[in-house]
Amino acid sequence: MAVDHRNEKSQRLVSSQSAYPLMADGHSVITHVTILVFLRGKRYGTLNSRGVKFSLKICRDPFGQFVLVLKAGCSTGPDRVHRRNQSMTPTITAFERSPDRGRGLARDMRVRWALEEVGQPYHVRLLSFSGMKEPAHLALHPFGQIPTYEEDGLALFESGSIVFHIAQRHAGLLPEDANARARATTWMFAALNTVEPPIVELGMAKVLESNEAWYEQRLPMLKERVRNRLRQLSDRLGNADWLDGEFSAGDLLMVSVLLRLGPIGIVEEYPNLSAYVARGEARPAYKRAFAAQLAVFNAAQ
Ligand code: GTB
Repeated sequence: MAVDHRNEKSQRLVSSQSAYPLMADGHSVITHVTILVFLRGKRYGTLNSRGVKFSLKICRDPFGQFVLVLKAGCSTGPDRVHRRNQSMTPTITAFERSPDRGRGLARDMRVRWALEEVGQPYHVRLLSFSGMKEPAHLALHPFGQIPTYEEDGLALFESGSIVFHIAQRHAGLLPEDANARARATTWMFAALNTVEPPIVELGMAKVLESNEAWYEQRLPMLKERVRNRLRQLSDRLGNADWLDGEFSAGDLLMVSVLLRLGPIGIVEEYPNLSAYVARGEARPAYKRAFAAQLAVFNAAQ
């Protein structure tokens, strides 16, 4: 995406932007601006936004012409240019003191990871268990849980929906090709609707039923249901790095779901899934998200 700096309107905007303070990451915060986006002299779209974060750079395109490069992930058509850049810094909610002791198993982790992948800064509002049941939070989340997501006039709950929203708003988590995008979205649903339920059931049985008489009898059945899904997933993944081409929001959610088995140790029975999870954990965005949630837990000690 390039903005033709020879266009007079664009030029005027560029010089006015220099009056705005640069943030630590080199982005500039602009409260309200209209930019006409040109690609090789052809009008390409209009970016008309409030509170957009982006940076601009003058360079030469492959044809030797000077162009102004907009670094904000808006790389396709006018619609997407418009949609992807309207948000203020979002606020998510997370445990004030996570029961997993900062191991990244609570569901704010997948939202943090998605935000890190797309380079979107965010605020975190920390909540106690009782705070989650207060009317103010129940207005955001009908089930009194974390995570939630708020930005300029929009409030969301459900980690899957939040990750999907982030993936739609920003480049990097869903392919541009419509069919590939639909397949990646399918993997998001598969992670949450098909793979996560037996994993959660196994985990909940450990937490809630381990003192019950039936627990030892039930455990093999619960583990077999998890193994069944992992076997199928392992067969489909084969030797691939990711589930369908490039890393996507489908992988982000699938890795997040598999990580919940960490303490139980079943993933290791499937070496390709183990390597898949390790690839996810090795991503810089994952590491930043993990460090951020661990810092919250440590600060609460
Ligand atoms: N379907 C919802 C989503 O995906 O957003 C589920 C949200 C959810 O379960 N939130 C949990 C919560 O708020 C935290 S993540 N629980 C409080 C309550 O219901 O009152 C689940 C979780 C909690 C703890 C661990 N752990 O300790 O390992 C792992 C996962």
